[in-house]
Amino acid sequence: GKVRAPTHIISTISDDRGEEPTYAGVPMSSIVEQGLGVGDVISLLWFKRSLPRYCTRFIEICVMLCADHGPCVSGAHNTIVTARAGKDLVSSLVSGLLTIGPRFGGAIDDAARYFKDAYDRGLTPYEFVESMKKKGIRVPGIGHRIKRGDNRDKRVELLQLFARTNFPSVKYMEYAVEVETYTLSKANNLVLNVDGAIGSLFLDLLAGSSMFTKQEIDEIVGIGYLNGLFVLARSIGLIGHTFDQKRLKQPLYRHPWEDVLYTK
Ligand code: Q5B
Repeated sequence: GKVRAPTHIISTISDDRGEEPTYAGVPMSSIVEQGLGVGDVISLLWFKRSLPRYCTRFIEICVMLCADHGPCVSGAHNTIVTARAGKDLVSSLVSGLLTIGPRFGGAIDDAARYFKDAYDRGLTPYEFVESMKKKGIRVPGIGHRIKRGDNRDKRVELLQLFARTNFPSVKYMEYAVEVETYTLSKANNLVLNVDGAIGSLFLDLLAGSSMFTKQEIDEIVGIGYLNGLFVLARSIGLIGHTFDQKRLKQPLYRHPWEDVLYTK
């Protein structure tokens, strides 16, 4: 009989061998003919399935709302400095992307993990927040440098409004809001931030859409897919900042001495 040579790579999300490429088995022509969008492509390539329209729209809203947040945030700052050092697009982009992590933009997966664990275990917001404090861990998805209880993040409000209108259930988001109510009683900067809103709402999307088994949800949260949304989205803005600096022919950046505390 035929003997199959052992393969070095296993791939399950796309195939370019036929007449046209497929994403999770769906041909390109069908994606275009059906008028599908980036949210559908993300569903196929990340989750290996077609998701309902409200889910793909939610994914697209996350990407649009996280595309940029001005030149002063860590990622944009790094990209601007790198572009001004004369580096190319990819170098400028990745220098910005490399700042995404537990403090900046990359708290979505941990927010989903901790909110899910606390909600599923039936912890009250008080028990959850205080147990995190005892362990010396900041609550991921809570806190912001410029947003406050009296100056909420519009992006969070827009995501919440969309989910309340379109999702079958928003139980994880409501829990995150209860956590925020408690943290705001401690300090005015401890708002539910964009990472926390996306983390908790994605839990609701996974649990409420009937498109994922419990085991699949645990795997998605365990592996950590959700920071990918911020990385993908913010790449749009970081590329924009690179072009902006090049267009403006900005010179090499040097930080002013006056803004450094030189001390022994
Ligand atoms: N405290 C975000 O801190 C920030 C606490 C907390 C308990 C918390 C901080 C934090 C968790 C990670 C997170 C995503 C570093 C943020 C984003 C995208 C962005 C960015 C943009 C965009 C801000 C003051 C006091 C201290 C702290 C306590 C602070 N956070 N306690 N749980 N989570 N959050 N990141 O202002 O007693 O004085 O020692 O790590 O979710 O990245 O626009 O900028 O789109 O680009 O530096 O929106 O919250 O505050 O460090 O001076 O802390 O609050 O322990 O207490 P800050 P600190 P104490 S969204």
